[in-house]
Amino acid sequence: MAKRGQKNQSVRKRRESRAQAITLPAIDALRDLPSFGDLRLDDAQRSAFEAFLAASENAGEMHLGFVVRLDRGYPLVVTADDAFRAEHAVSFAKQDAEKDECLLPAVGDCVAVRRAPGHDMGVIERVLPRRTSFERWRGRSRGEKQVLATNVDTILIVQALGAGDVLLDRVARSLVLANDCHTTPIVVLTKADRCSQEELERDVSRVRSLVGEKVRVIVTSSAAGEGLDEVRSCVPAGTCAMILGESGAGKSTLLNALLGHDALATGEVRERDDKGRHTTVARVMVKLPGGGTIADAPGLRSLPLVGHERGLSVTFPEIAEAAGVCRFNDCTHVHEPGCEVRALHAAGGISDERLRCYLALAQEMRASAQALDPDVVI
Ligand SMILES: Nc1nc2c(ncn2[C@@H]2O[C@H](COP(=O)(O)OP(=O)(O)OP(=O)(O)O)[C@@H](O)[C@H]2O)c(=O)[nH]1
Ligand SMILES: [Mg+2]
Ligand SMILES: [Zn+2]
Repeated sequence: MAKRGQKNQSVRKRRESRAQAITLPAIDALRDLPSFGDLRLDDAQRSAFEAFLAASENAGEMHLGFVVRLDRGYPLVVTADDAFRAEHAVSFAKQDAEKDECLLPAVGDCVAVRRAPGHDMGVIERVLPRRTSFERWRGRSRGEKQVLATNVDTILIVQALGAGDVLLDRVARSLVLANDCHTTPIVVLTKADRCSQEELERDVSRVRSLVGEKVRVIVTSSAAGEGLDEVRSCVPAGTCAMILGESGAGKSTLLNALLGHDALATGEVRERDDKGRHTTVARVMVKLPGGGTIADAPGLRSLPLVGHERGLSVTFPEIAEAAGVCRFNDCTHVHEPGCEVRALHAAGGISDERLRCYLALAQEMRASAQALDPDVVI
């Protein structure tokens, strides 16, 4: 036992010196960090922590905390009276292998964290139950999911205006992912100052025909200070949102505008294709003055859909309902007779935008399910 303790200690020391070798931002210099009380602790998390404490040998050194930043993989944890960097317990690798699931801490996680005397860094011993978990499949590599943020209530789906047509497919797949993990999607169109009134009306009306009436669409310009109050109203105190969008979409600029100062680094987009340069590299939570918390994140190029059927039917309920009464239960709604989805579309019950996106995403999900499991009969 003593030997294991010694080994863990030396592993911890090594990790601490590695963390110091990488230049991480000094905690004192970080503004806008949410405090422990800004984040919502639910009953399941509280009782899981109590159960963990009851079984722990070092209960006196354990604290409840939230992961509010991940810089190059190093979590920054806030507890009721402290903020510090932390490492994962050595037991994490073992736990994961046994349970066959990845429970490494993500931004937003509520954790049991140990503060051993004489150590600068804390050690995350346990990730407590996640109320929500926003995940995506990593491109290509099969069967591997990346947890982008946890315990978030709202996903702000950011799309830039003024660079050709708004990518409806991108909005639709973001909606599916947000709905699949029980978070509320809100579409935030950025850079409105780059379009003419006519372009703006056209883009907004296409987005609205895609998302339907239940999803809020907010038009913003961080440059002109437009739409900011509306975004703020979607993230009231005590709630937590994550901002999702491609690099260069204006995510960090929007957060800076909401905060009222430049807390986050922003970068130019390439003139040729309006793409960003992956300026944001850390996952960072910021607390809005008088409001809730938002997690900024690096831009994501791809959002592959695999097994998000529930998200698809929550996003397109009228289509899912019609699909349930198509003559063939494997109907692709493209050419089959007795297709209720096409009938509903012809009768004006589904917009062109919604049908087009639904068909493309459903097709992608059929293909990815088959690629993952060739025995699935589609
Ligand atoms: N005209 C205009 N430009 C904007 C606006 N918001 C952001 N930009 C510009 O868009 C570029 C990219 O902005 P960022 O905020 O760094 O984009 P990001 O989404 O955080 O990008 P990553 O961190 O790379 O994922 C910057 O040059 C911003 O100045 C806006 O409202 N209007
Ligand atoms: Mg950014
Ligand atoms: Zn059909």
